[in-house]
Amino acid sequence: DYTPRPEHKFSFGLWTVGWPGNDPFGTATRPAMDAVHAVEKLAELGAWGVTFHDDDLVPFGADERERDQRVQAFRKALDSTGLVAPMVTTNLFTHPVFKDGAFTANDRDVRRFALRKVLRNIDLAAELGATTYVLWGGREGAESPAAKDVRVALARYAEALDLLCAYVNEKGYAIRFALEPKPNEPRGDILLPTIGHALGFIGQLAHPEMVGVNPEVGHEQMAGLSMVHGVAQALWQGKLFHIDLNGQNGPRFDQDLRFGNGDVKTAFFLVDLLEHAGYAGPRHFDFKPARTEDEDGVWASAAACMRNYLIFAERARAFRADPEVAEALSASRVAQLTVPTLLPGETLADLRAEEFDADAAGTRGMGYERLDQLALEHLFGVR
Ligand code: 3MF
Ligand code: MG
Ligand code: MG
Repeated sequence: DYTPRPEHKFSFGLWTVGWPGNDPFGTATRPAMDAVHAVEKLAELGAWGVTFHDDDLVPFGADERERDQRVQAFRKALDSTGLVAPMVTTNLFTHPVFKDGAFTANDRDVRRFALRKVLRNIDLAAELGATTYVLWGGREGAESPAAKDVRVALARYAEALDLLCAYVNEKGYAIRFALEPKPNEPRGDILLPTIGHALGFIGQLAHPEMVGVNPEVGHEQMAGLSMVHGVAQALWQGKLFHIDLNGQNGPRFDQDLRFGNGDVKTAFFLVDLLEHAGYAGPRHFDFKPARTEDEDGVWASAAACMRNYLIFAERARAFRADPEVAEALSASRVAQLTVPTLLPGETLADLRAEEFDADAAGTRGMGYERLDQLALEHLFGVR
């Protein structure tokens, strides 16, 4: 049974199903989607949550009356459908004012405006009960190394995070921040390009415990990296606060394919990792329903994201439960890695005194080809 239900914690951005299909080479192929309609349809499909940028809900520059009306209508839709708003974020990339960045714009007045925009939306996020605030710095970057002093830009980036953490603490909000890495697009080079860069940056902040990451499948693959390894490291460091699931085919522009399209093997092992590791956060889809689709196609692709996740989870369970896989894992000594290299009580002198036949050990096969083939056969559905 691959029917999505609220306990699966599937969530979607308003900007995903609501994307009208405009791209750098073409205009919209679908009409704008009303936020209330999106909430109702997502609930109908079995989603648990909906996320949004400030400007997805209230157009940039709208007056107070319009803002209140739109927020109220959205809140009513959440109440009547039971959908939650677990994550909220800010659009710091669309308006021309952000063309050189937000927190790291060279122009100081732009940086101050960006902070005001985020602070205001954090208040709304807290009111709606969101516990994660994502920051994707899409315009924080440069096309020329002459244009941006990156060391100073990182200091301003950290300053912004420190101010935001202090604000959340002062207000007593139950909100943590999640940085979303991306290597490029729309900037030639974006700051905090990978999960690893973001994790390193977090260590330099005043409140590192309040800041984690929101990795996106396609973004890591654009950098030619393994999303599975990156997410595993974020989990190991207790920093996987949120995740953007979608599909990508190798390093190229950000494809935002529906989850399951693109690199299927990565999707399978990513779900295996999340389920196996007991990740308890949202399963958030950040994808773009292809611009070839009409509204029926939009909902077909949203439903497929969730269905594919559940199929991968079932295939991963079958893989782990297969006695032949257990035997292959043991032949590959996968569990031996959990044994500390130096046991308690042992000393480096013990280790140095040990006899070891490197030539004999060098002939031992690891059995990974058999193991990987078993995984593929479970993924293919033939086992
Ligand atoms: C761009 C993205 C963004 C972020 C979003 C959340 C528009 O490639 O992935 O989506 O996920 O801004 O903060
Ligand atoms: Mg993206
Ligand atoms: Mg994203």
